[in-house]
This record gives sequence, C-alpha cells and structure tokens, in this order.
Amino acid sequence: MAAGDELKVLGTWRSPFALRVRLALNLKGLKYEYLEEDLDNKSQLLLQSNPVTKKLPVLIHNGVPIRESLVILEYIDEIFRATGPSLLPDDPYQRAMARCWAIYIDNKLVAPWLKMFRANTSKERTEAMTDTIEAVETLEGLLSKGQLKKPFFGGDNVGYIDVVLAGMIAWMHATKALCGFDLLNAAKTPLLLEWTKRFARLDAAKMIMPDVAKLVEFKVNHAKRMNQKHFIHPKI
Ligand SMILES: N[C@@H](CCC(=O)N[C@@H](CS)C(=O)NCC(=O)O)C(=O)O
Repeated sequence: MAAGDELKVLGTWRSPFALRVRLALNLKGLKYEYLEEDLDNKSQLLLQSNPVTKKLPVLIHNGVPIRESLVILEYIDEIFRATGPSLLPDDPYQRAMARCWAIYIDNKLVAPWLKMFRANTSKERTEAMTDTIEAVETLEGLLSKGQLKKPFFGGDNVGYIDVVLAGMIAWMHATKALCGFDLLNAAKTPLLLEWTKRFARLDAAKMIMPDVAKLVEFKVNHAKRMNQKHFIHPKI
C-alpha cells in the first residue's frame, strides 16, 4: 500500500457483501476506516458514492468510490497486488473458474436465500429453500472433488471463492433458528461445515464475523417490521 493511500469501507455489520470486502482487506493486512451505515437513513457519503443503486458496500480509495462487492474484491486484489496474499489465482483458467463460482454463489445461493424471506407465498418460499439447499450441496461437492483434501476453496490458502462465500457463513448458521432447517449439517455438508469453522478461526475473520444470535434477533425484528413474520420459523 502506497504511503498516503486512504481506504474507507461503507457497510453494515451484517451485510454479506460488505463482509467480503472487509475480509479481503483484513486478509491482505490493509488498513481502512470502516463506516457503519444505517440503511433506513443512508449517509450522504453513501448516496454520493453510489448514486445509481445507493447500495453498500462501497470502497472509497483516495476519495474514489468503487462499487459492487465482487468488483471491489478484484480491485483490491489488483491494486494491492504487492501487499499480502493474492485472492485470485495467477492461472487464467483457474481465475475464470473462481469468477464463475463467485457468480454462482451470488445467483444460486445468496439470491434464493434472500428470497426465502421476501417470498410472497409459501410455494415461492419452498422453491427458494430448495434452490438454496441445492447450491449449498453443490459447493460441498466442489470442496470434495476439485480441491481434494485442501482446507480452502482456494487450495492451501484462502482465495476469492472463500472470501465471496464467507460473507454468508454466519447467515448460513442462522438459517436453522430462522427457518427451522439446517443449511449446514454434518450428514449432508460435512466439508462445508468444517470449512465455515476453519474460516471463522482466521484472524481476518474473527474481528468482524457477526454473532449468529445477534443476526437472528436482527432478522426477526426486521421481518416483523416488514410484515414477513409468517416466514419466520414458528418457534421464534
Ligand atoms: N450486488 C451487490 C449487492 C449489494 C446489496 O444488496 N447491498 C444491500 C445490503 S446487504 C443494500 O445496500 N441494501 C440497501 C438498499 O437496497 O437500499 C454487491 O455485491 O455489492
């Protein structure tokens, strides 16, 4: 990192997308200022930095905003190539594959997971739940086949796919309390379950991984406010 480089991250403590960005910066050992946003009352800085979608995360590098978590991860990896470990592999084919899996995680895991809470009917919710489980099992398959006996999707070290998926670790664990089913379990997804524990033990993660009980509490209150209460598991 060049002397005088200034990095700011606009996020929320619970956003899987913002967590990715902070994880990447932590893994690389880059210093940054973290600014917690209130999504009900977005800051002027967020509105100015992302005037089109007004979403977070935004990384502001020396006053210049970069948006979209996957793009931000690549930017960090490219601009700070000489600092800390690389996230994307050097080999162009492996790099392309890592990008494909990142898109898979966003479209096939994160999107249906979110839809479980936003669905209008129980049929839609069941479909979203089925899609989410299928994606998790596919990722279990990826761990068991491609990177045989390797601790991370990136191989011996954490890579791009690990960081992209890691934003969802606490939410995946919270799913049991929220929806009444185990998204990660020792019978069907043993490798992925171990991977979540291994990742959470990293110093880069320990500092910022959300507390699962706090996430559950947040989501239940949010669901009540948004009138999505009927989609929360009846026990809570
Ligand atoms: N594709 C975006 C998704 C970002 C996103 O959905 N952010 C949410 C927070 S988790 C947000 O800013 N929501 C506020 C809004 O939609 O107004 C990314 O990867 O950065």
